[in-house]
Amino acid sequence: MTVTVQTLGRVAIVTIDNPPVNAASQAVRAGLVDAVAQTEADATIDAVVLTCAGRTFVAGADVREFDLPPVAPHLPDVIAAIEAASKPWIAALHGSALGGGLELAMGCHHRIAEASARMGLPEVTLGLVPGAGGTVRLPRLVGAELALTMIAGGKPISAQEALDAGLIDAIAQGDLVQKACDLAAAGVDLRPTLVKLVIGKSDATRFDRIASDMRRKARGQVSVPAAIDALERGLTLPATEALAAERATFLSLKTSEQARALRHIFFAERAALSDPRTKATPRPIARIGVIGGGTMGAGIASLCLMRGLTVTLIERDASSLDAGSARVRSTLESSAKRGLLVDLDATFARFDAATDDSALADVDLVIEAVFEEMEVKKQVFRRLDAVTRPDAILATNTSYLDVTEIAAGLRDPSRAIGLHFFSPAHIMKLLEIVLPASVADDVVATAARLSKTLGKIGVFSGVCDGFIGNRIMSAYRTEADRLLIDGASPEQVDAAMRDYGFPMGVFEMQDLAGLDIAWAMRKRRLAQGLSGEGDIRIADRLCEQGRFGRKTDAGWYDFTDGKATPSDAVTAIIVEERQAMGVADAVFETKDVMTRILGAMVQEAEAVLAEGIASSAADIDVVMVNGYGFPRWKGGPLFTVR
Ligand code: 3H9
Repeated sequence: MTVTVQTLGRVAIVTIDNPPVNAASQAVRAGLVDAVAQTEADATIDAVVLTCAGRTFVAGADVREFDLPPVAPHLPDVIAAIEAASKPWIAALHGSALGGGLELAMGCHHRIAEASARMGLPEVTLGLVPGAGGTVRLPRLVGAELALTMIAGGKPISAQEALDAGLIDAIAQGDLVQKACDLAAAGVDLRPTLVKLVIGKSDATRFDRIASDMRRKARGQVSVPAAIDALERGLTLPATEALAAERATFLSLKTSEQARALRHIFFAERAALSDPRTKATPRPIARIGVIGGGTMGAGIASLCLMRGLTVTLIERDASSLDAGSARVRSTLESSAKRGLLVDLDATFARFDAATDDSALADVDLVIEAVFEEMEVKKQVFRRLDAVTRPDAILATNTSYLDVTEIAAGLRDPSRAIGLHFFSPAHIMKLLEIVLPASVADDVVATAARLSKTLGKIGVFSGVCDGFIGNRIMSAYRTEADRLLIDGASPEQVDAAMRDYGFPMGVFEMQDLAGLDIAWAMRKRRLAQGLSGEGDIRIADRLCEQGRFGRKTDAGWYDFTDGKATPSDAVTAIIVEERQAMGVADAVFETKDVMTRILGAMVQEAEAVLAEGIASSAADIDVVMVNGYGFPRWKGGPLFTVR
């Protein structure tokens, strides 16, 4: 039974049990309708407590049903029946009350939650608007402005924030269901039905400013403006009209291309680490060693600390060590300021720094983040082989190099793996877990679990130059250079990419990251006789003139006070290179930019898949969405062509 009714004195306890997240499936909805009828008909019942078994309250509608025709009873009707009940319903919330789950709770007359519970309306992240009264009931509880940020932003809030805002009535100390039953037995009043209340914007100017900012930042994702419009109706129209309009928008968005794309990514992210090797028993990981305290190493160290691990940072000398430790401290401080870290001092107390490798004698895993050069990495691994426990896992954060070759120098190569973090490591969601042929199954399982511990979206990659993401990026960056030769300008390419939904174009991105790193890599590869990134020399010439991007106030663009403007010097270089390659000046059609960029991306992605570097097309989409700014609501490059 997915929904059961038990009685405790004169209180009925209605329990939803639909693992893993108690999604409001058809069986749950039907069970709730029966529970309303049963408790209404039973004269021995005075009040009802609605709770869930397992790890969470209802985490939303059952997203797997969204590709099927809707089957009654529909959630808005279930909620209306609860709201209209003659006996008070008290929702007891633990885990996550999200989407349809929070809408269900808002249909109840009281809400009590565990302190660790979270509540939100994340429908926009699935390309939807709330479809069961969220845009009407939430503003009546928390006011227009918080409703706006919750509905159009999609981020959940904590139980304490919910209590402060009036979304819940109490936080339970001790046993949640018992507390809810105590409340019910003490006799709670049947509050006026929420949808009957009238509401408006308390500060219309401020509301409109936040809303227009959110519309702008949506960059083409239709669910965000649709959610704002639905909320506006919830604030201004009679509730029945607003509810009907909300439902109609929900149903039309549910079958939209963007919602399908967002569902694809939602499930792809959750399926990404399903390799059979993850069934092995993971090794315990509590103490981490990080080699290198530069931006990447310090970011990784900070992330591990923020996630409860103990970290020892190794640098080659005292001054580098001080600089690395300061970077860690400053990252932790800014994370604490942003509320991402509760106890700064306790977190920093788990941090240790040394110049001597012997400090790593007892760590469970080491991540090296030293200079991106094969010989340097091999040397670090040889050092680690000598000082670490034989069961410690040795990981390289290389973004291009052959992990099999780095591992080969170890006495036991099965303990080596690639963990490719993206910068800033404590913020970027993606982690490419690179698997050399030699890697042991339990090392794979440990890396998968570590990815979860660190809050990352992990994807397995085989070994090749650049793995999944950088290999594909290298292909479309080369294509972007070809576009310049064929007559496009950097600003034309960047604008087309932004229009498509990327947060920035490929040239703006290089200016931000710095052109010098890729230049140094190209020179190294050339010296080693490895293939470059095509024969177009524009980027090299920019670097030869010291145009390294924002940090030198000149790159693909000129910068004045941080503001980018098209550069005549760059145009001149492009024209010279174009002529040198014998290409006649051409007027370039902006509409061709994305066709060619996407074409290059897809072609390389298909090759990555065919070679078995990625184990599924969905994995590639997850990488490009979470590491390279591919618009999430387009589902990833391979989703667009399948
Ligand atoms: C909505 O509610 C619309 C309404 O307004 C209107 C309706 C009329 N459905 O994430 P996890 C599965 S829209 C089906 O790894 P965690 C997930 O695929 C919905 N399945 O766990 C995975 O399956 P598997 C609004 C779902 O602990 C398993 O559960 N709600 C759903 O890291 C575990 O998931 C949301 O957008 C679902 N709704 O995080 C909330 N949710 O094991 C979406 C999860 O086979 N969910 N699954 O791979 C979440 O944000 C997280 O799952 C949650 C737990 C925070 C709940």
